[in-house]
Amino acid sequence: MAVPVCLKKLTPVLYPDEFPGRQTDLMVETINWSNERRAALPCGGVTVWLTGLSGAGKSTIAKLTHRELLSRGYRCELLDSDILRMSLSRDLGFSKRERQENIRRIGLIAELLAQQGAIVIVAAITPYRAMREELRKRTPHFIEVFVDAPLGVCERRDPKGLYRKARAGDIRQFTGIDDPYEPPLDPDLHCRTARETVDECVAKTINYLLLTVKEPG
Ligand code: ADX
Repeated sequence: MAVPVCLKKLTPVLYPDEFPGRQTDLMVETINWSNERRAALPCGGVTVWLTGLSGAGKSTIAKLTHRELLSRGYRCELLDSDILRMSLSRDLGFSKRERQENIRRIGLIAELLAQQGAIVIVAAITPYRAMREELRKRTPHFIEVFVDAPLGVCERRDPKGLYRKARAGDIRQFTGIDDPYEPPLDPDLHCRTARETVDECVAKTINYLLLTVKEPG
């Protein structure tokens, strides 16, 4: 069904801390649903799951999307696996079993938050297709976003210096180097961060989300 849209300029959004002083000019679509259609939409209860290689841009897109949704009054939570691995999953490493356990824990929290009507944004490599299919089955309103950049690009970016360490053999089981990443075959959204800007990826994610939820208030 074609959705009538009009473009609306938003107030500039600040980048997360690692980009001090930078601002975005997001263009976000406002959707002219009928009142009946809008009333039928949930306020939240949506999980947006960003999957992709380390360095592909998941955390950056997740942070900006989270910040933008909060500023628009949505109840929104950010679950970034990099951060959760310092608390919730600090006992876990990167074997297949441990990654599965990490994703199971994050998935459970996302499910609980979404049940309370929150929009949940998750950033985690989630390298195995079966893991993501399991999440899709369990989670109502699950949106899979493939944050896609070629391995060579992620390696050149290497924001944490981990690819270099993995190539030198100082880190084992590093995704994309000596551990698998199974790219989504049919993601709900595909952000190609080597070709699209961060703003484009964030706007795309928000636009897609706004098709699924009604405005707050
Ligand atoms: S997942 O496979 O369980 O989904 P997760 O997203 O939590 O991975 O963690 C990935 C982050 O941990 C990377 O962004 C990177 O900073 C760090 N990391 C450390 N060791 C590894 C490794 N062996 N493989 C992938 N990421 C690693």
